Amino acid sequence: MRTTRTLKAGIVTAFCLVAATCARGAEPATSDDSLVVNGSFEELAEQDPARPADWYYLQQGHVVTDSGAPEGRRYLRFANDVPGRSALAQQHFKLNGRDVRALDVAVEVALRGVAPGQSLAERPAVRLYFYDADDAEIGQAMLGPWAGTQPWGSEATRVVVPAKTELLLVVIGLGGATGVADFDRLTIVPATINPSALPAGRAGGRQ
Ligand SMILES: [Ca+2]
Repeated sequence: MRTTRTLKAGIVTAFCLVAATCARGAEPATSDDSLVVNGSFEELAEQDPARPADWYYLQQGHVVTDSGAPEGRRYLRFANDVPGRSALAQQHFKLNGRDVRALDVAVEVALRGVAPGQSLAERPAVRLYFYDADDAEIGQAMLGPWAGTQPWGSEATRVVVPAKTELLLVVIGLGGATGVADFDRLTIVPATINPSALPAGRAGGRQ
């Protein structure tokens, strides 16, 4: 998948360069339990106040300051009018699939005039990509996708973590769609479940 290869390259170039950020992964900004850093987009990048801190490869996105934000006073907005064009931000962190068998993913999202891009798959979502110790992608999961127009609302799902996972890449954005999508209060929390309840051999997915 073209997009995946691009994201993978992003990991290879960024993973070691942002070791300090990786270390901060244990100290999330918005939730005591969430693995995501700055998932409420309240912290801004020092070099550019339109960019959220701790998010990378930002394309067609900017932080909006608005008292109507679901949490705090800021959120992340993606706007795109070219079908198929990347509009995203990503973050990655270490995740041991032997210790964490499932994740609870939640986000607040609002949409305005969102239409699929070059295919129905090109729609806004929270996409998760799981990688093993060899940096090989071993699974994907998604919260969404969405389309149309809707006010702020809560979305949530539980996804299974492949056992060999060592790294999780999180990508949010329009996914190639056109329109405007706003994200806030993104949390990814290790789920407390009975491992025997997991579907056998499942690599992750929507539920
Ligand atoms: Ca916020």
